[in-house]
Amino acid sequence: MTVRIGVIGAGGMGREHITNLAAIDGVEVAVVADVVATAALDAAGLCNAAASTDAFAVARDPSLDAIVIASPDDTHANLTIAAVERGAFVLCEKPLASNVADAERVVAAEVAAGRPLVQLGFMRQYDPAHLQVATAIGELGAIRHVRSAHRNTNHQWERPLELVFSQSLIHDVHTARWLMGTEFSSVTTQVVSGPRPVEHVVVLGAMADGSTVTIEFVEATYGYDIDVEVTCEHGMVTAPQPAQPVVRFEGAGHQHIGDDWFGRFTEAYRAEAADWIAGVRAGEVRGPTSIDGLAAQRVVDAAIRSAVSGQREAVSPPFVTSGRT
Ligand code: ISE
Repeated sequence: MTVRIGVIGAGGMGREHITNLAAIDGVEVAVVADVVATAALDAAGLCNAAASTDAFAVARDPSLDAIVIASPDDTHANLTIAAVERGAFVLCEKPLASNVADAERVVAAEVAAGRPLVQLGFMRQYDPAHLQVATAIGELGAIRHVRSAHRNTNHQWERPLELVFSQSLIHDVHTARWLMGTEFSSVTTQVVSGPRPVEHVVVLGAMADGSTVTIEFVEATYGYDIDVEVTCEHGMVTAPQPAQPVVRFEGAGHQHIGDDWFGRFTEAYRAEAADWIAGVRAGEVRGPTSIDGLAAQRVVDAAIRSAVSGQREAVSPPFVTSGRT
């Protein structure tokens, strides 16, 4: 059976999903929506899809089996709800919503639909380097500490703290929850401003099982560079960097570091698309869920409160409703 997809959002992330999905056998990207008609037309041209400027009509279109939501963050919750209410599968880019209350509405809509339908775009869970870490720690006893360093390259953006958290650090929050299998109980945030409102952020997280997390975010000029390391009872694991040739030239050896997440996580995005489609075919959600989206949103919310209060802030306990946690 051909899986018919609607993609909402024709920016960089939407186009990445279109390219990856259209390359999968038995997948038809049937329509691409964007408020900007020329952007919708241009992205639709990547896969001979129809173009639309009506995102909600696409989300509610009964001829589509599944919807990708890659539109601006503050549209994610309502578009996901529109698709879920008619029983469609959704791959929603992170964040699930722009605040905790909206993320809760999405989870409630999915619970009302009677089965899991929403996958969140926490693609690091599909990254070969992160997966190697997840495998290696299995041999090393209990996890004591996760350190995640996120060096980003949004040079031109003067992003406020809320966006740095909801667009960037939310990945590191999910990585920690996923690798550690436990929840954040409290967070303490320190923010340093400089030429930009947010130059450097450090979050110290205390986990429910007594282990700890540090997340560091910095606007880097040299490239998009992600590190993760896990210290366990009997050893420590560091994620390898993506394989790159070493070029020796003019008296030095060079290894390329790209300047965005599309290059760094190419394989992860492809694997995510393939696994999502396999899940849609099997009638299940296999990757990060809406509950993961909500849990991460709650950590982000507490971390922002901590940046403002200067105090350690508690993270609300995991969401529980009708048997789903
Ligand atoms: C960006 O919006 C993303 O989606 C990337 O995955 C993230 O790593 C980056 O920091 C964000 O700015």
